Amino acid sequence: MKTYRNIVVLTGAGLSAESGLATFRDKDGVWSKYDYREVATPEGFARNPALVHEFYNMRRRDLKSVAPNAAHLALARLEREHEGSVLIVTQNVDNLHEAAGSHNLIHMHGELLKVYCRHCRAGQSWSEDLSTDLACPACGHKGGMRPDIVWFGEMPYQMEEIADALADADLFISVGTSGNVYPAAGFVAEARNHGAHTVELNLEPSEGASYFHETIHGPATSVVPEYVARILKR
Ligand code: BJW
Repeated sequence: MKTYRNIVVLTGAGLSAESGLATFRDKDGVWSKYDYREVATPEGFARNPALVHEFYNMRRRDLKSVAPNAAHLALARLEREHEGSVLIVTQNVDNLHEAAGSHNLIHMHGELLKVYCRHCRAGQSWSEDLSTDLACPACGHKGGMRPDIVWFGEMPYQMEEIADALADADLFISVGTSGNVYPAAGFVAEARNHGAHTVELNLEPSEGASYFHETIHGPATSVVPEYVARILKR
């Protein structure tokens, strides 16, 4: 049986669904209630910053009542017990991977618990509400504080590190993502082109399901711990 050295795990909203955080594109998902052009684009923020703050303030408050689930914990266990490297690249802006104990982690779409100033770019941790009249603690400008979230049309974070990790990966696992949003949706092809074995763990087949060597469908809290146990047994 093949053993793996370098593992890259891409995670999406489906991983946190069983912790109580809504996904985006499922029925009753975030985009069924909000227009992404209004709340998740730089143009939407320029038009109506108060609405965008209200949206992210609500999402930030939601984090106070959720905890990592068995799938987050299994991925943290994989990082602790696997003899090679494990990198989690998450599209999620929640803090549940950290809360579960994962360390080697890239938040490619930003973090709800971070903000930065559009004027001076100073960033900081932030757990309370943002408002349009808040002054930046670093430069004093009012009205420039925004959530540290990658909106549509903005460049996701740490793309070079991700590309290097995908090139070195011999196992690529995608968990709880619909495969609708690029560049993350293209990672499976990138990893596969570099020779990685590719696995999808998702409730249902994603947009890119046919790109994977292996697909296992079911709730993340079942399929992720089972798959992690399989890898660690090898
Ligand atoms: C379960 C489950 C359970 C449920 N167990 N599973 C073509 C090529 C390249 C780019 C583009 C392109 N066309 C358009 C673009 C640009 C755009 C894009 O991709 N648009 C598409 C909609 C077409 N992309 C961008 O603008 C990105 N930037 C960019 O491309 O920069 C230029 C660039 C060029 C070249 C290289 C590099 C860069 C930025 C994208 C930013 C995304 N931001 C958001 C919102 C902000 C965060 C927030 O507010 O929270 O990020 S959008 C939203 O979607 C959020 C998510 O991270 C992201 C992905 O969603 P995810 O995680 O897949 O969630 P869902 O809901 O879609 O799916 C959940 C899945 O879980 C489902 O399959 C369920 O079945 C499953 N599930 N319960 C297991 N219990």
